[in-house]
Amino acid sequence: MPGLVGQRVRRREDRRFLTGKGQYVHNLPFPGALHVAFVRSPWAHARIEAIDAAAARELPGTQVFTAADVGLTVNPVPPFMQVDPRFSRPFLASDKVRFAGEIVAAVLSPSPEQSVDATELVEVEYEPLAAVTDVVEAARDEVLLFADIGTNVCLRRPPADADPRLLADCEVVVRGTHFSQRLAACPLEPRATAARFGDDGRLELWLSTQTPHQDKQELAPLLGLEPDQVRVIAPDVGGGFGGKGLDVEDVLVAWLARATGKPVRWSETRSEDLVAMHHGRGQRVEFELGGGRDGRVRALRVGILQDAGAYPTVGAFLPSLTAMMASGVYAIPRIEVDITSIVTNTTSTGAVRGAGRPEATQMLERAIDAFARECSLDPAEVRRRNFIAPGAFPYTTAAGARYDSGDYGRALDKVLDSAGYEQLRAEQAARRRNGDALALGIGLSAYVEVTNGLAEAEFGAVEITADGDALVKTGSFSQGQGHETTFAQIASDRLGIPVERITVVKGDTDVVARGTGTFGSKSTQIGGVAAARAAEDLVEQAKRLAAEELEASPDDMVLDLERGRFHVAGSPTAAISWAELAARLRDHDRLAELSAETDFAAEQPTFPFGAHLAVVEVDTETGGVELKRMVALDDAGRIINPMIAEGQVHGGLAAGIAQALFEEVSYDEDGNPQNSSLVTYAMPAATELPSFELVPMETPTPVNPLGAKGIGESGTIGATPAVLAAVLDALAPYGVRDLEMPANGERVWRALRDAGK
Ligand code: MCN
Repeated sequence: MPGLVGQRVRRREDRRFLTGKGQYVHNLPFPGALHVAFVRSPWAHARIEAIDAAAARELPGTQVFTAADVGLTVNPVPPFMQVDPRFSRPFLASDKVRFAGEIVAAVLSPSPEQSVDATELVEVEYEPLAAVTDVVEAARDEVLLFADIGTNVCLRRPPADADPRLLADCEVVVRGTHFSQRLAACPLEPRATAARFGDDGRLELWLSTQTPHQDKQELAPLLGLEPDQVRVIAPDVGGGFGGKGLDVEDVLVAWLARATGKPVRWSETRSEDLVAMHHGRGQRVEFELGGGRDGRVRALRVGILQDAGAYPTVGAFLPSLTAMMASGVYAIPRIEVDITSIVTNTTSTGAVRGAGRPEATQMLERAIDAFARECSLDPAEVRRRNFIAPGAFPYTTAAGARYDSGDYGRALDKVLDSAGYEQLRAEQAARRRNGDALALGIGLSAYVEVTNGLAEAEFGAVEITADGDALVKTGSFSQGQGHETTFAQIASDRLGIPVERITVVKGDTDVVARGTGTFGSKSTQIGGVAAARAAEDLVEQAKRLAAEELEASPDDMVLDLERGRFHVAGSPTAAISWAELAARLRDHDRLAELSAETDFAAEQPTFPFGAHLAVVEVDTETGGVELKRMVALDDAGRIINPMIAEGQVHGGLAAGIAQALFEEVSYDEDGNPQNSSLVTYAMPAATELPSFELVPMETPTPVNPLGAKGIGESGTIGATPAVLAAVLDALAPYGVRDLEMPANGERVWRALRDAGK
């Protein structure tokens, strides 16, 4: 209905989710299926001397497959041309394991319990090797993961024209190292896969994924199949946060289904998820930022060491996004970025909410704060002096990104006003004077990020059903973001059909012709636009068909969006509704004419931006940090549904705050994972977080007709640096300048102790 875009329409999918009617892979009935459990390496680095599966095979109905038994000859190569294919991960380890959690054998039996029991009967003899888990150490190439390659460096991208005098004219130069620690995506629904081959040799694969169409394209050649011999179905997905997409386990499940001639399924446990699903971040960044005493930045030099984990995948490439966003919201004349990605004896890294962009903002905002301190300027003032001016868009940064639209100063000022910045600083000064043991810290961040970073295209189609309802088919995917509501709103606006009568169809490669799925917060700006375009095309088509029925000229037809009826302009009495038109066309076997499809190709990415302010209280006796306030402005252009967008920001903030204060995936020196349960991986719940204060602002993008940018990851990107800055601000009077994240508890206590408190 007209005007529905921009409204707080309740999430239509939630009734299903809240009443337990969601359809997840794990809950699908799959009669006669065999259950897979994987034997995973307990060692981070070891040679496999022998595998004895005889005892396991004696259990009734149990089969065990090792590398020698599995005929998957084509390993998935790292997805980027620059990476040597010898770094590929084998489906099953044969001679060597390179991280704790690597698959050594697959056990199949008629029940999941028996499969797990059987894994314990598989005897694997390992000869442990020295392990390396730290990127700096791995860069020394003393312990090699791939002896034949001779180096742990899997990707090098030095600056094209390195200038040793980059910072030569700077009066003030600040230097530092920022470590964006490893995180787990931690979706509430761990991964799950179910595969079944039909008599015609066609594979049906149910996946908990964010990218069903891509998965089909990637999987088919690995199994020696044509893409049209594979159907991927992603039913409801309980969160992905960047972590879900075709992986080694899924390919094995499909291969095992073919080898055994039985349906095969696998559901991951939480512990398995925490060690086997790719992790995010793991980036060590050295920065040098310089400028004048007047607080104007002139040059930035960045050196990135990316931990790719044992087998490089997307994570090895994510520093490119960090490099792309190195200028942030600031007009920095000269920027140099040097990228090195390195393999270590740890789980591979990949995309986790933000994927490469949080690292840029964290590094830059930390550098800007240090620079402000050296220039004796307020952090807000230094930011104002360096923002790209609102009249400068489109703006190409020295890092090579072309920003579409923005007003960074306005965003920051709104946040400062809303938070009461002056009063907060006054309260802080009073506490400091009084020697209060609860130190108040105020942290700022100003950020810009990139969504639809690869400027991809997306498919959309709209069909009218026989009773006049609409189906919106999209190549985008929703693992929780609410597309069933927002895409219906977009279509409703153009069709004049109420949202309750619009069904959004996604995730089945047999039903939706093409698609790219969801990552990089790109769905609305390409999938949403494709749905809008398809709806508009359909309306034009429907006008011609309605004109035939009303014996009028198609050029005179209009669609009354309030009532969902076509009539001749100026003569609303003789009208035909969608339902009547559909019924008549169905009677003549012409219903298919009430459908339209399109692909929308974006010319470039979009660049959402915002500003965050965090207030923390640090207990200087214990090191405990409590986040008291989080004020956030996240501008994603034109908003389709403010309630859903705010929900996205809430989730995003929680994830960003979690990196600053709570979460970290860590390994001990031997490469043993330290966080393989939610007891040790400190994902926060609502009780650890304050009520968020959101400040609205919408600066439309000219890049697409909806004016929309992405919102799914923004909160995460802005929150981490603001919260870390707040903790450092609280500790500033004690001389603490640097803290690694998560900056809480023992780490803060030690920093205070080391500073002599
Ligand atoms: N939206 C809007 N107005 C805009 C932009 C978006 O109303 N201007 C709405 C959208 O229509 C959609 C939601 O906000 O309902 C997010 O849209 P968008 O920013 O286009 O991003 P995607 O749908 O492509 O979501 C992906 C993004 C990513 S990359 C991760 S990771 C992520 C996230 O979103 N994972 C999530 N949000 C998540 N939310 C949930 N619940 N679960 C996840 O796994």
